[in-house]
Amino acid sequence: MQRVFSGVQPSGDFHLGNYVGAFRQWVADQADHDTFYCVVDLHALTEEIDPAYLRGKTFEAARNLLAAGLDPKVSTIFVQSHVPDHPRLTWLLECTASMGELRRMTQFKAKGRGQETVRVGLFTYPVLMAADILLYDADRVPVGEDQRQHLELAREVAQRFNTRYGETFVVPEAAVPRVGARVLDLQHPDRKMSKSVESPLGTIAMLDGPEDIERKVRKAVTDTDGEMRYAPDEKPGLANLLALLAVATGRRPDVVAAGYTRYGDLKRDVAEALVEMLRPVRERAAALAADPGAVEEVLSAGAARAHEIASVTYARAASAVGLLPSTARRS
Ligand code: AQP
Repeated sequence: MQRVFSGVQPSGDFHLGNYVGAFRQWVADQADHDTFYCVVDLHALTEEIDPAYLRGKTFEAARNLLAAGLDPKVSTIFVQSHVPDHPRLTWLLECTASMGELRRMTQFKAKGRGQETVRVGLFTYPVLMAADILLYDADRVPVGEDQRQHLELAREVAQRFNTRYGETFVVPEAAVPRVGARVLDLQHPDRKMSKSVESPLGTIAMLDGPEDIERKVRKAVTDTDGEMRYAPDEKPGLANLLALLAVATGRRPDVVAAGYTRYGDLKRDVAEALVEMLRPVRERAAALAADPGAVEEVLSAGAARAHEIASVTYARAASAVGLLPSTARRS
């Protein structure tokens, strides 16, 4: 069975982009893959974040992954910092990656721009992400479009390591959805919907109720020519709405466009479809909120299973580079 790995930062509230671009694929992959899903709390430290907020959001993120439809009987669900092999392998990979290739990462350039000081962790973030993936011998990594470049780096680092030290890592493939890989901010369709950029009207939270979803979709920015067609470059706001309705109803965005003449009618149906798509997620979240013990159990079992696999991969990599195995007994 093929192995799947993916992760999400607990840096804010999950939004529609996370659900459409990532979690829906994660849920689907559970049916026929060995799936590992991780709340990547170490990644959240690459930018300013309050410690108590991080702790709370990490737990909430795990709970909301279950609400999104992950099944702990099938998937291994865990918190990145609970598995010590992630930072350990990162060091070996930092000694494999080059400054030049990290400098080319567009997310680093975008996030570092205008900051007085940039954390070293923000620069090396893609190497930690490579370690996350490679530790689990993942064949497939379902992600949104924004992570494609990081995935390419993980592949290059894995290949370089394998060439230098012998076959050690599985070289992973990115799985980016054909539609919905880049959900745009409803107010600023020139940028992706994001949890780290404040845009209350432009961002639909995964757990937003019907009224909020309807209001935000109604106010979504489109264009003034009134022409109904799917043209992501020329008409990004409209294309975003068409893509969302396409994802929610299992059709192609251009086919969706052919069924409408007025933007108002389209917006009404987009809102209705999103409310229905997210309804089971909201219902599961409400049930889980009453049972924090269940989430703790999932994370504890998940960390144990993840560590079992990750520790073997780390030992293989450490041995390949020539680190002397420790014989110290640990209690
Ligand atoms: N707008 C989006 N459209 C489609 N997919 C998206 N993803 C994120 N935003 C969109 C995908 O969601 C997964 C988890 O995201 P993450 O939290 O690990 O990545 P991120 O890029 O940090 O997400 P955010 O929410 O946009 O936060 P910021 O703004 O801080 O970067 C990933 O698979 C991602 O592709």
